[in-house]
Amino acid sequence: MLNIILFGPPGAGKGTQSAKLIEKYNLTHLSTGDVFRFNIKNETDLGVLAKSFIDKGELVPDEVTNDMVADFLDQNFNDNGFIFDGYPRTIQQADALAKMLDDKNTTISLMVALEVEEDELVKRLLERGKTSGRADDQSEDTIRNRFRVYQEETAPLAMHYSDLGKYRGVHGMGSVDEIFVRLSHCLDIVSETGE
Ligand code: B4P
Repeated sequence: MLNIILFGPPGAGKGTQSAKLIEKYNLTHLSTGDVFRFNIKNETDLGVLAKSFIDKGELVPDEVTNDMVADFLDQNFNDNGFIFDGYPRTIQQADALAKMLDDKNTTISLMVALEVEEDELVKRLLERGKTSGRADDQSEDTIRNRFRVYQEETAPLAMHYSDLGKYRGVHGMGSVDEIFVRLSHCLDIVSETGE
């Protein structure tokens, strides 16, 4: 099984690259952001709760997010593997994911991190905000808050997976196709050697 965490700050291109990677490697895509947005659109209880955090650029609480992921894995488990896009985002989520996968006799293969300069991220998110209708992409203040939350709560995960020998950084600037080639190289190595 190939279980990949696609990591990086808001706007790094996780969703964009996940769409291409799942096709090439026949993996299942789990974007916690997409699942929250689906629930927001359908005005479920989970959606109403998630919206109150997402619109401010805050993280949805760990317990809510972990329960949602556990349900998803139960319903979509398969032998090929997963791209985890935007999850885990805290150490607590990483520990919960490790346990969920361990219970299914599998583990994370690799975290690949898209490295992009902050000015480029702001530019991409404000551009997306013009058409996405996403409240969290509309103002530079909210976007900057997302970066602050990322630095405080999410960035430490890089060290967590690095300590496990499961971390690769990838230059995330350039065209979508150029970045896809770099990511594919990392996935090819881990799928061929298990390293
Ligand atoms: P997410 O949905 O995960 O989204 P994201 O970080 O905004 O973006 P991503 O990195 O996927 O960028 P994309 O490809 O779209 O999170 C949204 C919110 O949900 C979070 O802030 C949080 O509140 C909540 N949430 C989600 N998961 C959570 C969790 N685990 N725990 C708690 N809360 C959680 O790319 C961005 C833009 O750049 C696009 O417009 C794209 O077209 C463009 N782009 C991509 N690649 C490009 C390139 N190479 N060059 C130029 N533009 C590019």
